Amino acid sequence: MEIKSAEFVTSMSVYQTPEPALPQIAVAGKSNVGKSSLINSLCRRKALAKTSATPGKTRLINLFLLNSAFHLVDLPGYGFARVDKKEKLRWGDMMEKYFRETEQLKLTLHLVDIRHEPTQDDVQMNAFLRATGQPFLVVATKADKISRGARMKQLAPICRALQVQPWQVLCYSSENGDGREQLLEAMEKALTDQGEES
Ligand SMILES: Nc1nc2c(ncn2[C@@H]2O[C@H](COP(=O)(O)OP(=O)(O)O)[C@@H](O)[C@H]2O)c(=O)[nH]1
Ligand SMILES: [Mg+2]
Repeated sequence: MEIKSAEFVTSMSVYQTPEPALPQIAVAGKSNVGKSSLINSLCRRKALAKTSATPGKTRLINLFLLNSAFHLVDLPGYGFARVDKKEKLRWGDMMEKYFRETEQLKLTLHLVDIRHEPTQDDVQMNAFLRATGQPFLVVATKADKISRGARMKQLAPICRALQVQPWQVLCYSSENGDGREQLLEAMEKALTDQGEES
């Protein structure tokens, strides 16, 4: 698959199924893991999705239209240390509503930082995805920060925590485009797969 066009559609604080209800691919992960950067590098655009060096406070679902055919969804990050209980609950409600109501969801990319052992929040997010029965793909971000030779070693704790095999984890770098082709392939497959089979 090639990305021929990409445009920002809307930001939502309360999820509402967009019209038209196109197939969706969601991007989930903790704040600062590289969700917005992945969207930008995937679309080969510098500032389609807002990136930041300081984790944001705004909890919004950002929707992008790709190839006039499907929506890419930048979900609000979790694990931001300075949020209170109320904010956490609001985030949880938002995610539950999103995953419950999005029948068009074909794949969720669960991003984790390749350099770190998954946090308790990462493990919870992954368990939540499994519980919803939604297909997901673990993407190890910032792959440029470690050498290729060290990848397998880095992936071990990630695989253990998220209960996946190393070959099920896609290593990605928004800096140098590593993993971009494989990710586009996985996305295309998810978008074209017909429901139950597979
Ligand atoms: N070296 C490197 N830095 C990255 C990569 N992806 C994101 N970053 C940096 O990590 C920070 C957070 O990225 P961002 O995309 O805003 O994360 P988000 O909060 O998950 O949307 C920014 O400073 C990015 O430049 C990557 O693949 N490689
Ligand atoms: Mg972001």
